Amino acid sequence: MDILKTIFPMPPLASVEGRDIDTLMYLIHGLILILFVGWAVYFIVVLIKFRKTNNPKVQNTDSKASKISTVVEWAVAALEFLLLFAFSIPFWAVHVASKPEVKNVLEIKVLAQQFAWNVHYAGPDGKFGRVGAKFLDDNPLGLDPNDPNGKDDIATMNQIYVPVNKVVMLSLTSKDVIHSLGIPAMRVKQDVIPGMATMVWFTPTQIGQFEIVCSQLCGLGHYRMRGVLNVLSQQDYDRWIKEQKGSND
Ligand SMILES: [Cu+2]
Repeated sequence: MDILKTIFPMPPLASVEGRDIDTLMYLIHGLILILFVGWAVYFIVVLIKFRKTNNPKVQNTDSKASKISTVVEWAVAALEFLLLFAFSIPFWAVHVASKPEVKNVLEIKVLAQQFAWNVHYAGPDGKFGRVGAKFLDDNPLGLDPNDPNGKDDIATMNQIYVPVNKVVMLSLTSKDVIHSLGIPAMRVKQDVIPGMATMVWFTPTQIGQFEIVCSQLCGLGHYRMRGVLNVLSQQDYDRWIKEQKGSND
């Protein structure tokens, strides 16, 4: 697998969960590569072996039956089962189907629109203010001005700030059409659907800035629907939260 990693490098990885995704990617594509080369070789051998000059007359009775093809078929099927049951399904169970059981999860809401990401933080009180579609004219998140929980909420656009080494859970929804939040360095890609909240989570392992892209063609401005994931140290993140206090007033 290391050879594959050298020949076909992945984009830089900066999340805990991404390692398993990369392993799965290399295993699946490794098998596909073997099948591709195998079929190509078989095709060329057959072209030469059964060429017209050697076999002027068509006949279908030939060939000493060989067991090789049967063995190969079963071997490929066994490998595919192995990939599915030993890697894919366990991966799904751990990273996708079950929410992380850590207590200290940082939840951030993301409201997508043509063509930007509105990011909503609970603020110092840790409680998200109520939102409603009728308030969208007043503020981009649709925050209810009468809800005290929303007073200290923080809003950013196209910039997500998170601390390093902490599980970040993004709750995603959309104002208009279907978008898709892609953060390649976190190995995250999740459809964002109007009228429902989808969840995605990751644990950043590196401080730095990482690209966020919309991965679902969502209109004319789709190409510029980009953002930045800013991974900060815990202190820098706490400071940032404090600095933003009251940014909605
Ligand atoms: Cu989009």
